[in-house]
Amino acid sequence: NLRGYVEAEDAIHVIGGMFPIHFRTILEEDPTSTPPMSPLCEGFNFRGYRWVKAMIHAINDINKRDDILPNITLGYQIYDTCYTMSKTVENSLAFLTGQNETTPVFRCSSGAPLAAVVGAGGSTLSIASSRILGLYYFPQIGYASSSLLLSDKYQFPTYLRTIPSDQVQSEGMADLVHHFGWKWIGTIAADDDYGKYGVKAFKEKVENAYTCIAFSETIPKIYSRAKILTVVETVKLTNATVIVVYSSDIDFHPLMEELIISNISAKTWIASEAWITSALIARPEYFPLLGGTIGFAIKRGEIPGLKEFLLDLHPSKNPDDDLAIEFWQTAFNCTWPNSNVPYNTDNRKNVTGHENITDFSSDQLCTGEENLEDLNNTYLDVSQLRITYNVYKAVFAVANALELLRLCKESGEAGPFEPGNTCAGIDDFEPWQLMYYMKNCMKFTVLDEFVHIDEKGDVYTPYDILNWQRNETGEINFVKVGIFNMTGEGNKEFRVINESIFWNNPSEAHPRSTCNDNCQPGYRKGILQGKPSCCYDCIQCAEGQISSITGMDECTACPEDHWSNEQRSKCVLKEVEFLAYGEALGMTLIALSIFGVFVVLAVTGVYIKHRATPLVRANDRDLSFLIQYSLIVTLLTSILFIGKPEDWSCQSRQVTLALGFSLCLSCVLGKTVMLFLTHLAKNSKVAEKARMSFKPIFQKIIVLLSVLTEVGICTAYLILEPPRMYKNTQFTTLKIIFECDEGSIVYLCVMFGFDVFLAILCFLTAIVSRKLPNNFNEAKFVTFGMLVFFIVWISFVPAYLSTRGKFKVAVEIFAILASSFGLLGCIFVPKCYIILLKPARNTEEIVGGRATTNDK
Ligand code: TCR
Repeated sequence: NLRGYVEAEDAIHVIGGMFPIHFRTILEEDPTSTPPMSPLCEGFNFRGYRWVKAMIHAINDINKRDDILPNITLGYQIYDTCYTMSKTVENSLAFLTGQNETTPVFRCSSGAPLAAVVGAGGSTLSIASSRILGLYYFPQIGYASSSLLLSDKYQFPTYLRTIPSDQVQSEGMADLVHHFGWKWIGTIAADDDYGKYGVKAFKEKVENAYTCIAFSETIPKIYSRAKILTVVETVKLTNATVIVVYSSDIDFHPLMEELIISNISAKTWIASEAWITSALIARPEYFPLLGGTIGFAIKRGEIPGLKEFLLDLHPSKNPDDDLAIEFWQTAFNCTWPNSNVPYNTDNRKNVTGHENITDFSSDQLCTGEENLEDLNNTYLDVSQLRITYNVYKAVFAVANALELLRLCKESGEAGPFEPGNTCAGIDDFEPWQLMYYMKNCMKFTVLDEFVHIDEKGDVYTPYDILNWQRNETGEINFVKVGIFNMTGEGNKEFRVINESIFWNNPSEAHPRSTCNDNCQPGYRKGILQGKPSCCYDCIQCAEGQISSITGMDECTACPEDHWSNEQRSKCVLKEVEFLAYGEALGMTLIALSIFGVFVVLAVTGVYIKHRATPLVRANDRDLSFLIQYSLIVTLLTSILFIGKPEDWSCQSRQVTLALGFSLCLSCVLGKTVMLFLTHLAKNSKVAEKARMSFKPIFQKIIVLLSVLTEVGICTAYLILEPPRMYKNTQFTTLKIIFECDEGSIVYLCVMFGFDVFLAILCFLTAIVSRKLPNNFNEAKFVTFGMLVFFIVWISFVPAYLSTRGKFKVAVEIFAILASSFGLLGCIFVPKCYIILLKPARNTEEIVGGRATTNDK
């Protein structure tokens, strides 16, 4: 039942081969109703058949050459794997046993010794066969099995290959994805060691680079429409525009058929090596779906003479060559006369319910006149010799090892084998001895190309990056748009020419693939529970934080005197706040203080004009002038509080205020002390004496001492812990408040505390002597003035503490103005009233009797 290819009659050494000449075995519904037998195969694979031919061609080439294996004829024995595991295992056993013996004899069915096996095509098949062949250290060299598993020399000690491992291809795909900035990718894998491990490697590489996998689907090995439709559904629903397919063309094809029906478009497909140049998939009718596909293809090669060799095929040459007949029948869609070779059958319908299968079998007889050269199918297409070239290389690898083995004995030197460093003879070696050479000496040249198979049995050859484009006649061209090369040491080279790529979407522009759109400026990515990291919410930045470009992970905080704008896309300077001269409040306050100054000046004018009158002269005229002067100072200091605070204005404002008040209050005190003594003198002789000895100069000394004390306090304050300008950003985030940091609160309190102390003294002395009839109740008015002063400053404290920013300053100015006006009003206005309006009362007798004698 093995539909094989045996041509080993006069050969001394036979090389085995396993190729997928058919696509599948025929499934039987109830296989146990008959004795076990090897299943039949169907679905002629032209590409696989070309590989077979390439192997035979390589053997012929070697046989023709004198420089390699002279006088030795190589034969071959080729089995069809039918792309199925069971078949492959069966073949392997047949190789080992010579078909019906249970112990391996390493002979082919004709009895010739078997040197090595080339193949099994797919990875799963190679793995299966290698597990058996490996048991006996039987050399095997693959041409298409690229799964990373096969690099494991513990599991597959005798497996070598002429195709690079998918580790390399996956790395290349990850670089490609990275190169185009795709972040959201779907994967589809064939359900075998190629697809599953290829995708696994791809995912591992790509996920390091912040790319996420949108979905991972597998294509069933045994046709199942239901399973394929779920894959189609996923592809239809996904928003990923880039899909990686790791599958052989044979497995991918049924899915392709369904995808075409469901009219999916605008996806970019990333092809693995196994289908990128496959004629089964690269069909014009698939172009709407697959156009623009980018994929990796192993190095292309030219094999001289292969085309002629392929054309040299005719069923009549060898009536036993069933494959040639089947080829002919399938290629020309006719039936070869007098043969029972079936073709174009498809038994999948019965078992798996495959619907869209048409039976092409034709009743037309083949004439034998059909011309192969007119045939346009992959068998004859030698423009993309990639796997075919690998087959050729694989055969040469075996021949090279045989040659080395032969040379060992010939050269007469010591050999590698135990015992006694012997060589093996080319006529009677064991497979493991050939394996020794295959493993250790795999450096040779094929068709001018240097081939090196490393200790893991791997090769590193460059990949072409191909892109599917349509030419004028509507056929698909594989345009080389880049290369990827990686060496065993991990150095890599990745180059893509973006401009030459055709993209399959309406705008023909480089597609983007992300789960979400990028977050706009002002937003950051927010994790979505249970979703991959590439899918996120866009969350607006918090106040004071910004993101200025699209797609930010995090917002950044604005610098200290900046704040975020409304959109959170920029930091803007914070607004500054202080009580400015220009604004209404500031101007009003200035006007009030200037008004106050004018009032004081007017009073001074009146006093100067009437300086000789008793009322002015009473109780020390100089003190009155000093009080007026100090009131001007306090009124004017309020101006220091307005405007942008600076260090100097912060330092001067409180100090001048305190000095102004201390001057004012000490003068008032000077007066009230006098009144107080007068009051006392009324009641006791001792006090009378004291009052008499209290010279007016003492009043001035009181003033001087008080002011000096205050100056001392102020100096200490200014030197030790002076106030400073301070930008307050704590209070509101939107503004910077320019204010004064008062430095030492203790000094501030001492400074004003001294003023308060003076005020209390004034108040006490005045209130005691308020009943005194002289001086027009000067003591009474001072008492009032002091009360006003206290009320103003006591209410100032809570008002000051509960306001912020510029209003805080305004409150203080109000207090200054109010207390100044209060003193002005209480002390001078009644006197001016008498001076100006009631001059009759401004006489010596009325003004003060004894009290005024001081001035004389
Ligand atoms: N490795 C695949 C099989 C395969 C293949 C191909 C099959 C490759 N390239 C080209 C047909 C045509 C790459 C495997 O299974 O390892």
